[in-house]
Amino acid sequence: MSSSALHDRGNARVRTGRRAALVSAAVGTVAAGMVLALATAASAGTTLATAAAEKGRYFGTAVAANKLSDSTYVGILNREFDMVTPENEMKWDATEPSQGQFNYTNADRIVGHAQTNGMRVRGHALAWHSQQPGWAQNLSGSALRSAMVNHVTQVATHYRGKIHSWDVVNEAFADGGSGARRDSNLQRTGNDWIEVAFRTARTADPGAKLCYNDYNTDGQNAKSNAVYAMVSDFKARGVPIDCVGFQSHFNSASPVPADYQANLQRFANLGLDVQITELDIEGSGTAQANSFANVTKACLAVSRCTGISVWGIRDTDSWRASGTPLLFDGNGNKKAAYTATLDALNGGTTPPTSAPSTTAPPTTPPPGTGCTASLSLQTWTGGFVATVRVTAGSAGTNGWAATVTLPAGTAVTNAWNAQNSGSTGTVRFGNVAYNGQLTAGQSTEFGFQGTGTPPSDTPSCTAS
Ligand code: 9MR
Repeated sequence: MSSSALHDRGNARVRTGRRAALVSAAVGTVAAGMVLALATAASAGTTLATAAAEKGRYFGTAVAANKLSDSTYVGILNREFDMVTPENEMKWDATEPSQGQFNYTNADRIVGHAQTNGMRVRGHALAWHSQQPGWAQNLSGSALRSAMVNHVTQVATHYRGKIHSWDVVNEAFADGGSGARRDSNLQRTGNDWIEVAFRTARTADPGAKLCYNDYNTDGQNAKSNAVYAMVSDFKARGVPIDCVGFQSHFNSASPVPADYQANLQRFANLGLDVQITELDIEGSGTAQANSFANVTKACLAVSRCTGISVWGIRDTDSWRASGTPLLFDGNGNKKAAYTATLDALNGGTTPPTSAPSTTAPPTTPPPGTGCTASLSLQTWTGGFVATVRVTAGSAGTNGWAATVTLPAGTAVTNAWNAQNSGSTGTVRFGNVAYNGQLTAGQSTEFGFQGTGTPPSDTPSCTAS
């Protein structure tokens, strides 16, 4: 059976059937290798988020707040994605329509939806020449510089602890062969406006990864060379930058470059993460599917390519809908491009349906019948990000919960890939819809951000 046929059966049936199949196979003296084979097969993700998570990546999408009342849209969003980027709602014109008057209503709706459903958020975008409110378009010089710094401070502070990555500066380089900065009111405040924006964002939210994001930088060319030179300089001088976003808007006039992977890799080699941030590819059928697969494989081949986000869910949700550039059609059906992307995330292999004859039976079962959890930490003064790895015991899980004991004065501000009950003291993190089912020995990760002293005890884990 092709993996696509497996996926097309519907996740609910695959999920509920998976554990039953394991249990019945384990009951008799069916070769233990069969259990291993089933575990291997089941470890192929059945959604974009689970398949990407198995490769240590996220899979995200742009989200529009006004579509959160569309049940088809939300159904796909909650099933397939574990990262969201507000498509327009965090931009300067949306968040500060009048100078000093901030409006987070629509962006908060998206962040709230993400938090409720265990998804993370890419913030987009703090400083950009486009989609500025009229009052900012009319500013220049030190007044504009001050307004930009205040905007970055206010918005990044409002969302402090809730953002995985911020597009701090967007599209600051010119198209064509000049390798120059794009002329804009921000650029005319002085060449250092970009590093000032990054330093300001770091101060406001030290837990978020800070990205430079651009288009037509997807292959090696004059524009990407100029970005590369800027990032190299920032790294050399200690300007805080953690990631570069490659928007990856492709069509027949601007196809996926042959050196796409090499270009991602050379940026990663500078010692930062790379992310595919706004992927869409105009076209249809096999050609489009192959292009999506190639982009996905390129990210998987670069260890510091930490995730892929598409720029919308259904073709009809796209900013360029006539090019049908996304993974779902207007009715919400999976396209060939979806299947190719999922298969690429799963390694391009069809899960084995029979045990390899050489597989030896395991001499010891996976630890315990419930689950175990382990903790790793990234800390800074006053805060931390915790990553918890949950591993299923010999019976697999239909659901799990990890309990973390926090020191006095410590509080959880944000969690992803899990839903927390409480935020201080003993905090329980339960699975979300897409990561509760684990086969024997299979692992999944969730994370949370906190203020105060990080936890030191190993989390306890219970399975259902
Ligand atoms: O998808 C966004 C669309 O709804 C807006 O009208 C447009 C306005 O500039 O911005 C689109 O998103 C852009 C993103 O913010 C930055 N990279 C290019 C995207 C497509 O234009």
